[in-house]
Amino acid sequence: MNKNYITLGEFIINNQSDFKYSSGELSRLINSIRLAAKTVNHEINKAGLVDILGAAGDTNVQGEDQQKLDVYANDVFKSALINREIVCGITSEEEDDFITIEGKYNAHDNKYVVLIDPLDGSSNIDVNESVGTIFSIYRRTTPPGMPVKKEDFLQKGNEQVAAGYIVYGTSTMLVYTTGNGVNGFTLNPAIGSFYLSHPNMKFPENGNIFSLNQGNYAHFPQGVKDYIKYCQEEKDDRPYAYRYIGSMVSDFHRNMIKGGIYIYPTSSNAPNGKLRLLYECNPIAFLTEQAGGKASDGFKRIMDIQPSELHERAPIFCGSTKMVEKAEFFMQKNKG
Ligand code: AHM
Ligand code: MG
Repeated sequence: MNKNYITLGEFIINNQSDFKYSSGELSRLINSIRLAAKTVNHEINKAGLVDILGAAGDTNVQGEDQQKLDVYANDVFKSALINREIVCGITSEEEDDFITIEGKYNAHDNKYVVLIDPLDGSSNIDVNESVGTIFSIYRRTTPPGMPVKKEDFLQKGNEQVAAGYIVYGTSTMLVYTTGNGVNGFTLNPAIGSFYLSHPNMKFPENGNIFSLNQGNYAHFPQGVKDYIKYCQEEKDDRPYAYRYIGSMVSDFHRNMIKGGIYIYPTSSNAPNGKLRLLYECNPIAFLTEQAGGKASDGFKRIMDIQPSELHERAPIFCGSTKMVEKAEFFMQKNKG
């Protein structure tokens, strides 16, 4: 390995001062996510050996219970954050309610809360498709020194101080932003270090990939149907390529690199869409904007939505700015 390559650990230290509230706490927090990501990656890589090592619910040769990978990932990320006592609270797509961190190091004094989807797209694991972890970090709004409250988690996306994802794909990558652009790091599994491989990631302003579950076509609003027709038309640079893995992080990651739009709209059988505002839409929206793209619910900016519930859902249209604007045009045209 060329010694000029920058590791994630070095990058975090070098860029700590870019962060306006810098106190080292956020750096330690991202470091703990880095550690948990490596542990989860290791376990996911063994998923194909399930017949040999044992499936969820079984007991392995060491006498340990095998867990479902999404439950396992939730435990790993939670433990990494709880054991180091670097946050005051966590909420997760896998938990019914938020978690208050108690401990011997005055965890109530900590400034940050973490919102996490520990293993998104986990139904893809059985078929060896890539999956992801999505995280989002906010400063608490209630005074430190007291247990966190629900309102510390119910903040608008535009209050995020950091967000990112890990994509467990052909390579494992950790991609994140602290509000100064988006940087991507690839895991070298032989050494166990993430290296800066994709500095300053940017969405192309326009793209030619559209990604949404067209199986739900009959249930889509007319604006989405019209946009799909537009993407399929033979005119100018169209038809666009259609790509949908069904694993948001992977679909988003590809579109950010190549230029495209990812949509999970409302539908007649899911009136608020499927994806969770706090664990999926907001962090992806923050990354989108930091990479020069646009993230909308079809009509307005995702990050301006005031959440009222931890697990609330929202529709999302995110990606290359011109493509999102065109989709919004069709949504607006069919409004009413
Ligand atoms: P999950 O949080 O239950 O894993 O669901 C989220 C996933 C996204 O990663 C993906 O884009 C979407 O659900 C796929 O849903 P669908 O099968 O309805 O297309
Ligand atoms: Mg999810």
